[in-house]
Amino acid sequence: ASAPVHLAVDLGASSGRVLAGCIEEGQLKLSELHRFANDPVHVQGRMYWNLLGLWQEIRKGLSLAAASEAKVLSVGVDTWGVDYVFLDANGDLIGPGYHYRDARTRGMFPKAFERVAREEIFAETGLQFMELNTAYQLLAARLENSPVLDIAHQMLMIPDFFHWLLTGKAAIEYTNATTTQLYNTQQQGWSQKLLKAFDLPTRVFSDVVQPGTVLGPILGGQGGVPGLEGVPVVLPATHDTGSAVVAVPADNFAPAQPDWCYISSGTWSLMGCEIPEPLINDRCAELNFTNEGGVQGSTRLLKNIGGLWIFQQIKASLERRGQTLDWPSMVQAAADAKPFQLLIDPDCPDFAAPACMVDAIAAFANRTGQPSAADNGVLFRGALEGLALRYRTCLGWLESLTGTTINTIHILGGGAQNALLCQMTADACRRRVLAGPVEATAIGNIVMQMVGLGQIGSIQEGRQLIRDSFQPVVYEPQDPDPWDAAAERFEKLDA
Ligand code: LFR
Repeated sequence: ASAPVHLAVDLGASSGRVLAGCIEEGQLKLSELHRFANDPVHVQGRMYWNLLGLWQEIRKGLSLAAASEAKVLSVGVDTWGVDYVFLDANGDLIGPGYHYRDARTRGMFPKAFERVAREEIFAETGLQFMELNTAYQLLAARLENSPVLDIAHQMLMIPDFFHWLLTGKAAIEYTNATTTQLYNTQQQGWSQKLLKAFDLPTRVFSDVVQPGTVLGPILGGQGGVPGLEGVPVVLPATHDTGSAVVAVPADNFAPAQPDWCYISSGTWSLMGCEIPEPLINDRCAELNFTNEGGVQGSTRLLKNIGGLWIFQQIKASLERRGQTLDWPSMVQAAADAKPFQLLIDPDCPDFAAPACMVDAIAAFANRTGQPSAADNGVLFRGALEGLALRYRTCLGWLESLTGTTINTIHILGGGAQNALLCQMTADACRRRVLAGPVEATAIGNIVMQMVGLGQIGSIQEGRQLIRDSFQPVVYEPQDPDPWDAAAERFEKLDA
């Protein structure tokens, strides 16, 4: 018979998967059971997730596992952070669930800072300021007098919502709670100060539960997952970035003197260090780094970088113009293009949710005094070089914040497959890059389930298992010099 499996449901901003993981001959083996698209839904100027459609797909994937021979030991869900739904007092779902790129949060910072000073919000939460944070989504709801806040009884983050569907148990998991910018990790509780200042109903913010907790058994019947009834849901780090960082193949955990950093590379690039305590000081606030809660009390000191979003959206824009493209040929065209023709800052706010990414880049080029892209290759290369240049800046900031020298950059997730971007990163940063695992998020999810069930003793043991199972690809700096001048130009772009 095949080895017993743990199932990871891993939802990203553009697709979702159900994967099975098991230990065979001392190695972690993964297999993908089901993959599906995650397309946002636009309704009268609002942007939502199709949460019920995703639930159908999740059930489909889980049913495939139920139908297979392998015994299922546990299930856990991770997704992107910051988004939420509400249940009413009867336990009914209110509304379809907003997408974090929905426009209602634009301009919320000054309104928030009228109520609580920016410095105070940072001191309270340690979080970076992004308009998409739950705090500003909820403030927007309050400021538009949304009646939803009056009838909401329980808030659930997106993974919590799926865990609730699976088990009937409503609980907010810790790592994702910290992405709201309403949680105080030092006092280990919701920030009553911020809830009050934003006039949010405190009843909806229930106590948080830690990764590794056995939430409860999966329901059977029509709403449940026939064939998996009774199987425990074990909470992973439900924030996908939290799960990805669990899967860093390092030989230590949350070191006080980090000599490695990670880039969790997908739609976003999350670049940072895993440290033992939040780092909450003026310099951190000034550089707008975040302190997200990790597993077993660790902290992810990191920065959100625009990521492969721009690359994905260039593809979407060109396809709307009738071109047919695929990733490998786009990367090839980028590799063939002359370096540094068009520098693109991945964190320019104009790229957050433009109607057309190609137009947005042309406007950016114009505004920053650069010639617009002569052909697609220039665009593609610019999107990748912009990331590598941003990583270089971010690396310097990380070293200054932690007071250490970082020798190794671990690139995790789908972006680890992009050899061109990995090499650019090694060159731009003048550091060794270890790329992989590609499936970091699902692996981290499964490892945490194993720790929760006591099958693995610790995260460090889990990392040993990961090192034994997945061989990273090594990129050494090869041609770093040209990046110095490019970095100088890049730093001045916004001036
Ligand atoms: C990555 C991620 C980031 C978070 C962003 C929005 O998938 O979870 O960590 O800042 O999505 O939720």
